[in-house]
Amino acid sequence: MKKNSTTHSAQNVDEIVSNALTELMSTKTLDDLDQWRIRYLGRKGIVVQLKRSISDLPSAERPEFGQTINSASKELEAKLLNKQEEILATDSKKTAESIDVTLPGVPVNNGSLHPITQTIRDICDAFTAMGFEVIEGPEVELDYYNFQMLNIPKHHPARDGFNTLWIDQEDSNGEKPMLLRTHTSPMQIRTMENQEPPVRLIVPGKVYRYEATDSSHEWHFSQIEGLAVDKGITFANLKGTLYEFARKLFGEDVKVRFRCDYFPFVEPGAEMSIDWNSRTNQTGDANWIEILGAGMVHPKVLKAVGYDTDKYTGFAFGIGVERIAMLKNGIDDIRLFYNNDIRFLGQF
Ligand code: FA5
Repeated sequence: MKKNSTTHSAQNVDEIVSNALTELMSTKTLDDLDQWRIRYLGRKGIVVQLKRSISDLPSAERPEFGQTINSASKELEAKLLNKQEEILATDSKKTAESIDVTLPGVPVNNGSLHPITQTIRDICDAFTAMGFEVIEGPEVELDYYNFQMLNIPKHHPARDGFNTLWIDQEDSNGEKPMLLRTHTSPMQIRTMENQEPPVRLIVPGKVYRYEATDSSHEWHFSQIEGLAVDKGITFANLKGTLYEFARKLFGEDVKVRFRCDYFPFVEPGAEMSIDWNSRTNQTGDANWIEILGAGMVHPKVLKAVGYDTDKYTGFAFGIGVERIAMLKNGIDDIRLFYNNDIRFLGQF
């Protein structure tokens, strides 16, 4: 019913209502419904036109015709609301039915810890279980702590082995006092300067060396320093602690090699290696991978921080974290850790 003309009779109003309701029944969408509302109940719709036409009637007929239009208008409004609810209910049922609950969900990517972070945590757990405390230190370090206080004075040949990255800033003597720490050992000095024995600590952190990379060397890698100073600490304590660490990380039957090495800040010095072949179930001669340097803290180092060397002795070690992670997971190239390839990192 789209005609706009109106005639002044109740019969005519009934006919308009009846046509409107027939049209309403066939609306299926909210858009159709809105068109219908505009046509009949809108500002310029048929009902408003009927109301306006009342003034054309003789005054005696106006009240009755007015009432007829009002009740027609109320009926149409009520039916409009009913229809709107009906369409909304049908729409939401359709939406619910269109979700296939048997389809697999969208996977949530949780991410995981970097394998080196995981290994640092494993190593720290092994040592805290043996009574060591965990501390951290600066990566930009002074020559004083990185070398001099560790019995490596200026021009000492042992400096060559540390391939140092210097910070390009000179002091008043024209020397560069700052560097990227080449090992975590400076934290031995920083701690002992501020603490009387007993000392039992480990120091995880990044270190840097101007070094060519290959499958077992990176120019930036992680170390975990260890230091224990007390009355009566012996080389046997050092060896026992490191063997216990290896068992905790690699299992009871781990095969290790422990032999002499040289570091100016320990005496005697040692290094520990683990057999790659037995870790990766390969046969043939042992293929030893060095995992740490260690030794009894040199008396010169203890004296330099003011410790009484008649009373105290200590041991220290520095573990290469990436090498441990390689041996634990059978990874044969250290560079994989820092290539940031999600296919590799996602496996941990
Ligand atoms: C040191 O750095 C000594 N500060 C360790 C130490 C501490 C000795 C306390 C005595 C007492 P070294 O340069 O060997 O030592 O390094 C220690 C470990 O770090 C090595 O055994 C190895 O596992 C690892 N490492 C050394 N260089 C690299 C490198 N370029 N890439 C990856 N890991 C390395």
